[in-house]
Amino acid sequence: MSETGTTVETAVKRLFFALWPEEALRQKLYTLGGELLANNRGRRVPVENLHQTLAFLGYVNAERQLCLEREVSAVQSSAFTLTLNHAGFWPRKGILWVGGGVPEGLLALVRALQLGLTACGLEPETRPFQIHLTLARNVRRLHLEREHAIASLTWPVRQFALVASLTLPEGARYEVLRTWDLGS
Ligand code: 2AM
Repeated sequence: MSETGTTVETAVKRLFFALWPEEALRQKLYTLGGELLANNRGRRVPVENLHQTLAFLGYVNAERQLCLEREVSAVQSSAFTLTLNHAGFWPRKGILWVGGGVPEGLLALVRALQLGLTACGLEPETRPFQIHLTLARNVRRLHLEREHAIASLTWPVRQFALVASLTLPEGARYEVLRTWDLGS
C-alpha cells in the first residue's frame, strides 16, 4: 500500500491546461469531423477527447503540479464566448482542426497561465496563441481551402481544466484532474 502511494506521489504526469467542451458541443465537433473527413483516411479524435489546449506542460512531477495549481488558482480571468467558424488542414502533420477568433478574454487567460508556468520554472510557448482544436490526425490527404468556413459553433467558456494525458495501447486517454471557474 505504502509502496503504491509512494509511486503515485513521485510519478510524473503528462499534463496540459485546456478548455473542455460540454458533451453536446463535443458531439457536434465529432459529427463535423466525420463530415469534413468524408471518405479520407485518418485517425479521428474520440468524442470524449475533443478539447482545446491552452498550455502544454509536458511531464511534470507532483511538486511542480502543486506549484502550477497554486499559481493558476490565483488567476482572475473572465468568462468569454468562442465562435468556431472555420476548419483547416495541416498536410505535413496530417491534422484536421477547427478554429475561430481569439477573444481578448481568452488571450488574457492564456497569458495568465503562461505566467503561472514561468513562476513554476517551465518555459511557456512563444508562438502566438491560436485556436486549433484537433478533430483528426494522420490524415493522408484532404482537399480543404485555407480557412474552410463551417456553420458557426458557439462555445460559452466558463471554466478551464488541468488535464492528464495517458498514452495507452489503444491511443491517448485524457483525465480532467481539476477545473477552475472563470469570473462573470
Ligand atoms: P494537438 O491536439 O495539436 O496535438 C494533449 O496532447 C494536448 O496537448 C493536445 O491538444 C496536443 O495538441 C497538445 N500538445 C501535445 N504536445 C504538445 C507540445 N509539444 N506542445 C504544445 N502542445 C502539445
